[in-house]
Amino acid sequence: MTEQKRLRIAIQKSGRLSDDSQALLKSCGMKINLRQQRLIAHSENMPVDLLRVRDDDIPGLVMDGVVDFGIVGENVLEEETMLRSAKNEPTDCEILKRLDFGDCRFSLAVAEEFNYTGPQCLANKRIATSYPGILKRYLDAQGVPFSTCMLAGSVEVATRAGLADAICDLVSTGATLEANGLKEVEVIYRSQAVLIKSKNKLSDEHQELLDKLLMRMQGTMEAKE
Ligand code: PRT
Ligand code: ZN
Repeated sequence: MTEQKRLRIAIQKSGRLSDDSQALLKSCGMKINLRQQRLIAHSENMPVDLLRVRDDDIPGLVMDGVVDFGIVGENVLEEETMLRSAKNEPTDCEILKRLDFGDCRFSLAVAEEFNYTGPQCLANKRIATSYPGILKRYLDAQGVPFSTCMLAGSVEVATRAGLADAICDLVSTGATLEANGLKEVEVIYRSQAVLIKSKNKLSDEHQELLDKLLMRMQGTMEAKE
């Protein structure tokens, strides 16, 4: 392939990080026309293209060098890194900046009536989750054997539906757990949105643009504090 003339940034197309990711880029002075439901949106005033995808695809696109940057939850990055490491696939990626949105915790939760006394009481239980790698790393470190029930969504209904004994899911306010008769018993990982960079070599011109964007991002974040 010939050398890229434009930088590529992958952001979540629609979901919890989309609005904040777009707002962050716009606050850096980037004009983007996002009106059409297109996969790629071109910036009108900078040599930048936005690739709008599922958040789960973002770390892989960066690690494979298909895009230069991505904005994604650290939980998704961590899970993909573990998955790829296990398959000996490339995991090259650098966290350039921790962003001030997308904060959440990844927590174990059990039914209100469950007599939880510590991770050991989950031994040989089935736990529903969307991020089995992060969960396994935590419970392995605690020496707790368990089995998983992988669910990409609706994790919070798994216990009531009889699919699992406990769940491990992302929590921000705790309202979803409460609405489903669950209590949070262990926080096993804390996450926020991060700006990540591939190992692609940047031209001097692109490096200059990146430095400018990072400086502006810092300014935006400080102004909000
Ligand atoms: O379609 P796509 O695959 O792109 O999106 P997605 O559905 O996989 O992800 P999305 O948009 O729900 O979340 C994107 C990222 O936002 C996550 O990977 C996290 O990094 C971050 N984030 C921050 C959250 C939450 N807060 C959050 N509360 N992601 C999900 N939730 C869910 C949680 O799974 C549960 O269903 O919100 C519910 C709990 O919220 P509370 O406020 O009731 O506790
Ligand atoms: Zn997703």
